[in-house]
Amino acid sequence: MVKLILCAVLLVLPLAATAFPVFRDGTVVYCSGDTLKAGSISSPMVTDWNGDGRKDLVVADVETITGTTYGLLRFYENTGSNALPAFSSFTYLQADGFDIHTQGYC
Ligand SMILES: [Ca+2]
Repeated sequence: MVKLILCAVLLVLPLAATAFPVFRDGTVVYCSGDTLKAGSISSPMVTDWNGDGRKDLVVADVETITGTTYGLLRFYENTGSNALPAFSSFTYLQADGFDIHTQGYC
């Protein structure tokens, strides 16, 4: 499970599979050595987006560009491993050469 706290991504893994999940303490996720910060009202998802076997991070967020609020999808490629993920930057997910976006929130 990934939980977003104060615009920084916090990874929270289950400690045991029980009827009532118990979670470990969270782990801050870093990008280029700094706390990974996405836009406001972010919704992270962990998935192997590019199919290389390493779990990446896709974050839906909200950004205001020239006065208009858009929902965008950030892709953070994991260049580390699943046990020790590493992120250095992000790109916006695109379709037909254009950033996938919504007006308002994703
Ligand atoms: Ca991947």
